[in-house]
Amino acid sequence: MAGKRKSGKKPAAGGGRAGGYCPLGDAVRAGIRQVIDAQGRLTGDLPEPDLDRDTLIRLYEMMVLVRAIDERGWVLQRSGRVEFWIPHKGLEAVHIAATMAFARNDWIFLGYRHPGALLLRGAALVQLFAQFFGRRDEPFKGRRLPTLMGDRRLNVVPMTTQVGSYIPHACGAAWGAKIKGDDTRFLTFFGDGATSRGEFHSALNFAGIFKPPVVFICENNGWAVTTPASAQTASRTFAQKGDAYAVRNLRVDGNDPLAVYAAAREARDLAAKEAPSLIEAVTYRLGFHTSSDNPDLYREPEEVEEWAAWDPLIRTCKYLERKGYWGKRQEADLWTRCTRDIDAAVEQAEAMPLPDPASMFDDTFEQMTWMLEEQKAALLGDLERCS
Ligand SMILES: Cc1ncc(C[n+]2csc(CCOP(=O)(O)OP(=O)(O)O)c2C)c(N)n1
Repeated sequence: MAGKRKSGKKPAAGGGRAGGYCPLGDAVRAGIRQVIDAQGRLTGDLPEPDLDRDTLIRLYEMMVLVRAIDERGWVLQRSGRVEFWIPHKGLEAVHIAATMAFARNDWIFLGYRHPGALLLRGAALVQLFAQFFGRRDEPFKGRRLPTLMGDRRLNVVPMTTQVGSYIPHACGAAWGAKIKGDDTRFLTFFGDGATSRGEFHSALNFAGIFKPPVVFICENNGWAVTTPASAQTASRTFAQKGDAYAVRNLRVDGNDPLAVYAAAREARDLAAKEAPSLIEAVTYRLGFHTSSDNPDLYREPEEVEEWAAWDPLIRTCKYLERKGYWGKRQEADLWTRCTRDIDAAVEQAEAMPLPDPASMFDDTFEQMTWMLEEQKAALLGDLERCS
């Protein structure tokens, strides 16, 4: 539903400073590192990472699956079967390529637009949909908002809902690993909006001093709900905030999975050598902020169109075609497979039991406080009266 907005032109994401009004066409001048252009051709800036055919195809297939999940999640939310949805259309390259650049035993502190990280770590599709449907038998027992996912078994820590609050957690966990002398590295994703929170600055300051093996990826998707990147900071880039804390930093094209992979891989290696990194991945949220948002009220359709031409799926597909690894038939088969797998996961997950309402009090304290005991008893009493 498009509502009315006040008069005047809507702001562009970035406004020439951090983010930019699709600066990807002029990436070199903007200091944004790239491997491929919009047509999937090598730009000659960053070298092509040394990835074999199967790995490149796996990367692309995961990006398509994650896009298909977003499309389905949206439909399920709009038809009332999933209560809430946080879209990730256009943001596939950042988290998928970065996760692939890290080792299986590294820890990832996830945001809410990153389902591919769990899938790459081996989570079944049905586990994701069980989370979206709030079902009992998923790792968080159906008690978190859809897409706020994680899984301890896969070394993936779910986000805490307060923007930016988990950045120091990633930093502290990395510091712990360093003290213990183990080789694990830590990766965390957060948005441009999170850089305005104190926790971002505390974490960066800590990282500059104690040099834990951590890589911070700021997914600059142009907007923090209605706030454009240009109003988020007066700095020229989000990456340069690392300079204040002596943290190595760089900007990459977040819609170029090869550039993200190359940057994340190098950062992972350096993380073990007392050099944490802040990577600003310049990308764009093509969808709504959440299912409760209406971006027509605050951004121009031309801006979305301009970024859509840099869609990471299209670029990666073209790159694979140029290498002779991909064609129309594989593309059609892949989408058919994704649809079929999602259909099966939806059917299975929706049939799973819902959590017992009283279970919302579980796992809060080892010994429940008297206040929670009282609340639980009141809830059970109400439920009994209503049944
Ligand atoms: C401390 C805090 N303030 C406000 C919110 C409401 N909120 C949820 S997401 C969001 C925007 C976050 O923007 P960004 O960090 O750029 O990430 P994006 O959603 O764009 O991926 C806000 C303000 C919140 N969850 N936590």
